[in-house]
Amino acid sequence: DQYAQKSREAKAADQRFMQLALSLGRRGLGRTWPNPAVGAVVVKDGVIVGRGWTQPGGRPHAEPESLRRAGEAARGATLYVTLEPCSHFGKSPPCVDAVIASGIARVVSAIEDPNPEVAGQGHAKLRAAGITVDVGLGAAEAERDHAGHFRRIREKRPHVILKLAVSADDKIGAAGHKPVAITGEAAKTRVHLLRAQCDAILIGIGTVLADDPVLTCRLPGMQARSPVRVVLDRALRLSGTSRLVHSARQTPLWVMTSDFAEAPAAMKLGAAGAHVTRVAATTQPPGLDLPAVLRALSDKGITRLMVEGGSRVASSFVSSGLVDEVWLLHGPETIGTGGIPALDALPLSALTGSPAFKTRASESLGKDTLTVYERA
Ligand code: AOF
Ligand code: ZN
Repeated sequence: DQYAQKSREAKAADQRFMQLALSLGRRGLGRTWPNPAVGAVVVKDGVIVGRGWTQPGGRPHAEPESLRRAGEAARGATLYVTLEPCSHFGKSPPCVDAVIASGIARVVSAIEDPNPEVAGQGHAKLRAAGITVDVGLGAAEAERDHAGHFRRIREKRPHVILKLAVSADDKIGAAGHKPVAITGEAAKTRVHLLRAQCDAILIGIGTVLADDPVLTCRLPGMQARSPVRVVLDRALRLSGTSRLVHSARQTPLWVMTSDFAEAPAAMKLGAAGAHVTRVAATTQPPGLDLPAVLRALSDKGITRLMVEGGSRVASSFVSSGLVDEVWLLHGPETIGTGGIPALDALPLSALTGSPAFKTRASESLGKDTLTVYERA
């Protein structure tokens, strides 16, 4: 085909500009929900004349951002974009119209948008307008970056990232929830960055009662990038004096509960700024129906969900087959007998040794090791 005939230099340039578009797109991760975080680069005669990425809240889209910066220089230029430009009237007008109007001559697009409103029509409309369209460069990376959007569209649930910080003997805490350091500073920074790149972070009420966490992103200058905090709390045991409730007016707090919860408790949390949602409960074991929880979060627009524990929540997600990605931090110390196992009754190897997962990457962070697993 046409693309196969291109010179090696032209292909290398395409790759370089697509990589740039992908890294620009990643800037939006965690902030663009319910939309995907797309990146776009406009290149004229080998020179970058415009860069754009999906803005917080999902609008404007990446392409009009990059075209606005390129201005007249877009005429005859190439647009590199990490997702098929949209062709529908949503909350923004179709990006394909803006691309066509700008005079762009060629579009290099990483992957088709599975959103049924788009689904190939974006590329088709560009071609119908006489624009050269090459699809597929950077597809694997784009699929990973847009995993949240793709899962929300295809499965009506967010992409689930389970984060576990365990000791050398696979424990997540000491006996009786005695505070104990498992991982160091570099690992903590990394986890806070991951928080910023997720739309929401979820924990169980057991962990809230034990640790009183606040779950915000506390990297310097990045507080505003804290994810929505989600608590699974079947019987509404969450206290009005918890740090989560205290900060509910600064950073959203969504409490997922069931009909077991009493109305006055729900009203009190609501008055404190939390959003209470009721979903189906399970009795064996007592908890919330996880598919129903994920469906509710997806309906609210959440595309990337980080699950931070505790061990019961983690093991329920694992045994329900609802984990898509695992960030496993291994610290150097041993906790010993009485320590809290990472996955409740399941051994950690049920996850790390499972043929359902493969290692994506592994790196040292100070004395700790981070291994990222993804679905095989
Ligand atoms: C693009 N570029 O940067 C993004 C796109 O409601 P709207 O108008 O914001 O449209 C939302 C849909 O647009 C979203 O579900 C996804 O299919 C696509 N997102 N498309 O061309 C972008 N963020
Ligand atoms: Zn668009």
